[in-house]
Order: sequence, then structure tokens, then C-alpha cells
Amino acid sequence: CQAATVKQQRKFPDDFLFGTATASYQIEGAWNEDGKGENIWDYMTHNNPTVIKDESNGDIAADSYHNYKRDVEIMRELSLDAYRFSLSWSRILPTGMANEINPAGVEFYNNYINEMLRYNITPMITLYHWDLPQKLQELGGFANPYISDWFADYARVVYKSFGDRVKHFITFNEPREICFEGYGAATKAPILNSTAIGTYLCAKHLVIAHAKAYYVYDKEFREAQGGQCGITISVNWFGAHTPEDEYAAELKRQAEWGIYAEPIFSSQGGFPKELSQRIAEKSAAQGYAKSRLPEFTDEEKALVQGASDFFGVNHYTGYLISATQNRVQNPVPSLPDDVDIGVVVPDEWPKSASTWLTLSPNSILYALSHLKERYNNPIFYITENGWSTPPESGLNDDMRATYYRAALESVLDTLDAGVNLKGYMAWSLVDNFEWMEGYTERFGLYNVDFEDPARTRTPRKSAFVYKHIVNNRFIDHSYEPESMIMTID
Ligand code: GBH
Repeated sequence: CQAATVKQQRKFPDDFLFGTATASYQIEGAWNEDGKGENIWDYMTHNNPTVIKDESNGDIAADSYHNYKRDVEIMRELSLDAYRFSLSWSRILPTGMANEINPAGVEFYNNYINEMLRYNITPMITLYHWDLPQKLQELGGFANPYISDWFADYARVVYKSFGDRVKHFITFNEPREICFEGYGAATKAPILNSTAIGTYLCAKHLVIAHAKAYYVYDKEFREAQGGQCGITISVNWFGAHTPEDEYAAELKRQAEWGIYAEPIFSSQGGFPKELSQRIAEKSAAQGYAKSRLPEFTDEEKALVQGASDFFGVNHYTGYLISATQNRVQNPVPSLPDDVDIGVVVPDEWPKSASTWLTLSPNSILYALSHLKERYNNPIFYITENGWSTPPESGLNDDMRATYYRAALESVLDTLDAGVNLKGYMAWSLVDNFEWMEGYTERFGLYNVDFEDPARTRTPRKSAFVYKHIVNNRFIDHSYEPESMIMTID
């Protein structure tokens, strides 16, 4: 009881940024309005609807394109300091290339940003949250090394258009989901399933694209605009199940995030050592002339190393890694086969509506302390963290509130541990199109009525709980909203 009281009084620093995060394809809708070009999610959901659980798509989604003022009003209701959102590349550059800018796309984001600034909400832009212009996919997307030039050209348009007012840029959201799920597997667009080399080709080209876009900012805009440019990587915690499993856990961490983080944030640069070695050995045994993991030239290595002002972390959960238990046979050369470990999730960890997401105690502290040690404590932002409920549970989401309180206690532990963490974005502001799961899982602090053409937004219980924490800068575990009527303070 004594300890609980002491904990409750721990405060978040006044300049700690509290926000929420969203992504263009998941909320905007207006998929073909005002000159927007087609992207890989438009293409996949229209041509291959059965890959989505409820055969839905993001054509309308939460219709934020038409509801952006209401979304900013929600940010004000929640007393947010910041809002992280992504730009639709093909809304700004319909073909992906920078020779042809769509003025209506630029205007939409200008209106959105200006509306936030009017109410003192700090906008954070993600340049790429998975919706590649379809025209660029037809040229190979992230399998084509020229992606880095196309991305840098797009980034220049973004900084030039918005950088006078936006001071936080994130190049990519979650390279693992882009590269492994989209190229090495078939669980995200463009469902390439190029298992042997897809992940690795994409990983190399993506980190170079990040670095080129970083240097466009650094060399051409930083002086005049004075902002920061970083990258967001998904870093869930992967701990050893038993002390004997430490090597397996390390390999898994390298395969999940190290392959993207190490080239940028480590002092030596390049892909992580143990994983590179494992892939080289496996490739040789499989009869490949070269490792399936491409190498960086010295010049590329030097370009990428150190090319980030901060480390954005998307964190949701943790897993225990075993070298022996629950291993699955992977019939073909692939990242899972290269790593070849098993995952254990203790039964007592509370389950969400998503198969992959449980409440794993203090996983934020474990993940961020690890990154702090490994990469010399760069500036961190938690750019996503959240919990899913089934659509039926409506506005009653006690478990989401429990999750956010536990996560934010872990954030306080992380700050106490000396991690250079500057902000926290809850995923998500409103319900949205949850990729392959369609509308069957909900992550919003606000419910969206997807049957209603107006896409009415209504606060859930957790919205009041999050707002109370943001306003008071501490976690009151006994707080209960007095009513479900939301106001702007
Ligand atoms: C985030 O990714 C995304 O950035 C965001 O767009 C998304 O809405 C949010 O998560 C919630 O899902 O089904 O077992 O094959 C988080 C990392 C990794 C979570 C892949 C879902 C699917 C695993 N994601 N994972 S599985």
C-alpha cells in the first residue's frame, strides 16, 4: 500500500509529449478524390478483396479526409500535446514521382496541420506508413534500389511544403512490417511472399532510403527549419524463456528490429553480426552462391550509420523466446527459418482482440533499457502503443484503460532508468481500418460508427482515463469518469 502511494505520485515531466497516432490509409478514406493516385492498399483490396478478413477496405475508412476538423476537436478534448499522422504519398505525388505534385493533396495536409497549430497541438509527420504509390510497386517497390531516390525526392516535397510548421519528421513506420510482412511474407501489401530474399533486399534498400531522406533534411532544410528527422521501428520485447535461450532471444531481436536499427544506430554500422552470420551459413548450406542477406558497400554503410535524430519506437507487447520449444518447421528458406526459434506466451498475460497482442508486464522498460544500452541512449519517442477490443464491446473498454495505465507505469520506470524518452503516442485516436483484420479489431480511444455515413466518433471510457493522465501528469489508478460526456477543458 505504501509502495502504491509512492508510485502514484510519480509525475511525467512537463515537456513530455503526450499524443496519439494514426496512419493515412487506415483513417483518411477519399481513396480516389481530388487527384489522389492509387496505392498498394487500394490496389490489393480492390483486386484481391479476400485477403482482408471481412473483405473490407480503406476506401472510406474513418473518412478523416472529410472529418479532419472533428479529429482535431478530439485531440483538444483529450488535451493532447502532439499528434502523429502519416501522409499518403500518392495523394501528394499521384504517380509517386516528384515531377507532378497534386495541389489538392498538399492543401488537405496544410489545412489539417494549420487546424492543429491553431490549438497548440504539435504535428508529427510520418512520411510513409505502408501506402506505396502503385506505380512504384510496378517497378519493384522496395526491391528496386532506386526506391531510395524516389523516396528522397518525395521527402524533399514534404519538407518544402510543411517543414515551416512541422518540426518532427519520421521517414518510415515499421520497416519490419514493410519488409518482412510485405515482401518476405504475405501478411501486408504487396503480399509478395518472396520468402528467401524479399525481406533482406527490402531491408537494405529501405535503410538507405531512410538515410537519403534524412540527409535531404539535414543538408537542405535543417538550418532554415530547425526540426528533427528520425525513423520508427517496431520494438516489442523478446526475452529469453530460460537462461539457456539467451542466444535464441538475441537472434530473434536482431531479426525483428536489429536488422533495421543496427545499420542506423549502432556505432559500427551494418547489419547485426549474429544474424548476418546465421543467414550466410544457411545460404551456403542451401546452395546459394552468396548470402541471401546483401552487404552494404563501405560508402552505403557510412551513409546510413548515424543518420537519425531520434529513435521512434512502436511498442505493443512482449514474448519469451525458446531455442527448443514451439519451433515451427518452415519448409522454404525464409527469415523465420533462418532464425528458427519458438515463441512462448505465458497464459496469465491478459489477451486482447488481436492474436499477437497480450499485456506483457513491464515490456516497455525491458525494450527501452535494452535499446538505451545498445545504442548509447539516443532520443526516443514511443510513437505507438495500444490495445485492441472487439467491435461488440463498444464504449466499454476497461481492459484498454488497464493496459494504458500499466504501459504508462512502465514509461515512468523507463524514465527513472535514465532512458532519454521524450514522448508517448497512444495508438489510436479513433477506430480505423486494421489492415488484414479490416474492421474486426478496434484500437481507438474513440469508437467510430462505420455503419453511419457521418462516421460519428464517440469517446470510450479509456479516452477519459488517458485524458486524466495527460492533464494531471500522473496515473491515478482509482480515477473513474463521472459521465461519458466529453468536453474541451
Ligand atoms: C502497428 O504495428 C501499425 O503501425 C499500425 O498501423 C497498426 O494499426 C497497429 O500496429 C495495430 O495493429 O497477425 O500474428 O501475423 C504493430 C506491429 C506487427 C502488429 C504485425 C500486428 C501481425 C502479426 N504489428 N502484427 S500476425
